[in-house]
Amino acid sequence: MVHLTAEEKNLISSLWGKLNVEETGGEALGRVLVVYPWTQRFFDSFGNMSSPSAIMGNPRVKAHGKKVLTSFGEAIKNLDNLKGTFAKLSELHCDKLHVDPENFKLLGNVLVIVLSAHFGKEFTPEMQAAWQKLVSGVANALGHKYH
Ligand code: HEG
Repeated sequence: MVHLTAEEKNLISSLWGKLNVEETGGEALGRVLVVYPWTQRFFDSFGNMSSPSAIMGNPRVKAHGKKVLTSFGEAIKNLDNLKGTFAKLSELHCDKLHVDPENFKLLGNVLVIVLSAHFGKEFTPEMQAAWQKLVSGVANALGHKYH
């Protein structure tokens, strides 16, 4: 379970309120697909992934990135029950999608990098620490139903 202090929860919510879910989500997923190209195999129905710019501009990547980051919004609303919140999605990723749970960590770490690039100095070490706990908690919860 993630243990976030009240201050860390505030840091997470304050940044969350400022970000564009579609833009940030699309950039994070797109970068995962560019940096870790083997992850593209889960999305072979998404069309053109022939170059980094094709991936970053792919509308289906953007739409799916938005979906993934929207799901992080649910995590923020349910910080004290991440496992329950993500139980169904964990089953889906395991049983139907066959996504290796290692990929949840990659996505979370890339999201932190995207936030850092976007917010610059505002993304303080304290902010990073709080977000790192969140993305680890989400990755852990998404992996929880794997068998
Ligand atoms: Mg997953 C579907 C959330 C990482 C591969 N993912 C979904 C859906 C959600 C979601 C909400 C839609 C589920 C539905 O249709 O009911 N994903 C989610 C989160 C994270 C994550 C919160 C965070 C770490 N997903 C992730 C990663 C991969 C992946 C890292 C692969 C590298 N997700 C994946 C695939 C689908 C979903 C292949 C189905 C996409 C489709 O065909 O539309």
